[in-house]
Amino acid sequence: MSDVTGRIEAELGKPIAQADNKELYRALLGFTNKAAGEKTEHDTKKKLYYISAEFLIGKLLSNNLINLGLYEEVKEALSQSGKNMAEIEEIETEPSLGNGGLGRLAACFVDSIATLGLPGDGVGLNYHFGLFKQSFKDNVQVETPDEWRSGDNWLIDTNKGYDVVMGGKTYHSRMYDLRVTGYEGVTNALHLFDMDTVDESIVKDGISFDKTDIAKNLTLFLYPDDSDDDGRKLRVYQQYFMVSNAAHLIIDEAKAKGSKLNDLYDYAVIQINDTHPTMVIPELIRILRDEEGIDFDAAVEIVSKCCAYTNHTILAEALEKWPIKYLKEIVPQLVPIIEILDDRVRRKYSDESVAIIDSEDRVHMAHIDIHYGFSVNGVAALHTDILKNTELKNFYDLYPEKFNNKTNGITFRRWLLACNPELSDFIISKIGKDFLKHSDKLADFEKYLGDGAVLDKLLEIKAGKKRELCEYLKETRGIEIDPESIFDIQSKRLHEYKRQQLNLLWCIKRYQQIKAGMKPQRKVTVMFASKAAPAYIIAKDIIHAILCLQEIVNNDPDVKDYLQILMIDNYNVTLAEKLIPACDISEQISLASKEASGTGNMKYMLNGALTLGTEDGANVEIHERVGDGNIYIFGMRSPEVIKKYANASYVSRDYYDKDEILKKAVDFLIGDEMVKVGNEKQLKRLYDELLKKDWFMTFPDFQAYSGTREMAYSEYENRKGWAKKMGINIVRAGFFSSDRTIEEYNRDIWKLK
Ligand code: 26Q
Repeated sequence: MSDVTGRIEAELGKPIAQADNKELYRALLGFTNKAAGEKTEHDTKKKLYYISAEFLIGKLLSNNLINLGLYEEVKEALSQSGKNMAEIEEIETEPSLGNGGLGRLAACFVDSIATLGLPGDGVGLNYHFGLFKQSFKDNVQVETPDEWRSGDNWLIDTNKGYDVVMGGKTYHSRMYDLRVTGYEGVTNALHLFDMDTVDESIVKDGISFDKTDIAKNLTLFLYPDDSDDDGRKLRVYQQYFMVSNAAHLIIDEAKAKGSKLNDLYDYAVIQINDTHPTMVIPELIRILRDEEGIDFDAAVEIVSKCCAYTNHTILAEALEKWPIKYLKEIVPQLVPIIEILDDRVRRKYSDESVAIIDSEDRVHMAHIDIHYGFSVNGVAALHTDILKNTELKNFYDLYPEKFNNKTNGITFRRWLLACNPELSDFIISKIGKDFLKHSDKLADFEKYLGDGAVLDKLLEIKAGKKRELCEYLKETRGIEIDPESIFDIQSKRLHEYKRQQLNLLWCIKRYQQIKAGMKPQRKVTVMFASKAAPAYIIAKDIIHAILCLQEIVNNDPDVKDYLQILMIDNYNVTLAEKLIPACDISEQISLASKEASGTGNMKYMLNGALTLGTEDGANVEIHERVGDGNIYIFGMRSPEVIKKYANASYVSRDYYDKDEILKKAVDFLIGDEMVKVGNEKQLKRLYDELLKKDWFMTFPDFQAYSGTREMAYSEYENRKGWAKKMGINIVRAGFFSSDRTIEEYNRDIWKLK
């Protein structure tokens, strides 16, 4: 009996052959957590704390086993007793503790930090329900709670906790840990704070609940709907609870290692993931002053040397500004501190735009981070340039030395090795497995791209992943798709700036052309996968329109051989792992300047999809690396867009009036066919939004988008040529490993070892 079999059976208390899959899952969980625990390291002086309101980690079983180097052995041990690893993996519920890019980035980062053997833990919240589950009924999104913790799960109760005072009441926290396994690296921790009094039974009717009962609701949901006052206040409660716990943990750990706290920055560096954890700055200042007897000026200086801030967006509505009256109600202990911080800024700089508290008594969270942190970074080169030159120009003028770029990345373990073993095995067979830890080595594969057999193999692997996706969609959703068709996929949160509506207009246009007898050479399956925020009305209207079009197109015998439209429900990490390896064309079509980086673009590229995209976010850097012939770039560039906003010169109707094809597609939204299967009010609202506003400028890019998309489809027919393009995308994806990103964070900001 192998050692692994013995250890699993010790967890089970019986032979593997006699256990059912649920018992095996529980046993593997225990076994894996213990194996991970053997790789924890404690003894470095300085440590990173990555504080984030979101960690979109995805399923952990296979990921942890791969990282620990145990996956193959475990699979073998199971199969010897007639058990199937894939079936056991299905039992795990995904922890969806994030919305999208920012949360998934945090998950990739903790993986890379542990892989590089760096001392760094994540700190966040233990949401009882992750991002809502999405289903569709009557062509409308329905939200239900995501009960990820109901079965066995990976959380380890540490029995540690702190008192946190909010709204004049004292609450006690409890810290749960998830082990973060590095690939051939160390095991770090993700500390998730919770409160024992949280009560899941208060959730009524979908995802609604009493937003005022903090003891019962604090960590109930990720990202409570903040379209009303109570929702916004709950978010402030969550944020303060998260950072107050983090601050106490950081101070405890520093003291345990001998810090006198006037040297805290030698023991702790804090990365603030967007503005959500910003209150850690005044909270640490408060603790150092009130609980540790350090004077205010010194406390400010110490804390400023610990904290670094990452900006993930330039969309105005996402830049947090909390009314000071919320803070007075919830965290009155921080208000005098924030007022002093504001006062100091005002004494130094007369420019009102850099103040912390504005004339409407709102606290600009990002401004606290920039004045009182030592580093400000954007997440892709273009994004950082826009921060420096436009969005945060007034700050860049004050502190040029603080600004730096860290182009995002993704972990190759989850996004290649685990989700596409066929492709990774093939690459490994040629160049070995070094590239999984040293991503620049992926370039060694490029010399094989002249070999016809290698190109055929890339096509064969892609075809296999497409067939796998077909089976998966058939099994889980009863959907049938044609594996010979082109898989054109847009998977990401639904947001107007990401422009799913542009893709939709193209789908309508193609439908109309097919109906008019213009039959394309090959069928295209257009897949959308996106959740819309529950209170985001237009986003839901866009989903509605896609679902209506899906119903029309998929039931029309004239078009079924040429076009299929699918809005796949409940996009999450697990679904992404199936969609991405199967994709031919990756839609990255945000309005230039609006997508800070994007990380899905990198995952698709690594798996051999070609990008159809605008010159935005990290697409710019993908374009630079693969060259014009291996990517499909279209549309306005960011300076033009920024100019259009600045002089308010854009009128969508002008484009509509001038372009007969566009006009016909837009009119279709409110035509008889759509109204018959949909809701006229919703469809009309979307139509009006486009015609009267179109804030994210879909119309000016429509022609270029259509032309470029169709060019990509025609180039797809040269299969060998396409395989070469796929290969170039794969081998040049090395730069987009999150290991590279984390090495840069460590080199320039954290300086851990
Ligand atoms: C703000 C105010 C009040 C309530 C909530 C929020 C809020 C919540 C979530 C603001 C932003 C987010 C999430 C942002 C996000 O996911 N941004 C994405 O970050 C990725 C990682 O850097 C980038 O690749 C994407 O381009 C960016 O959109």
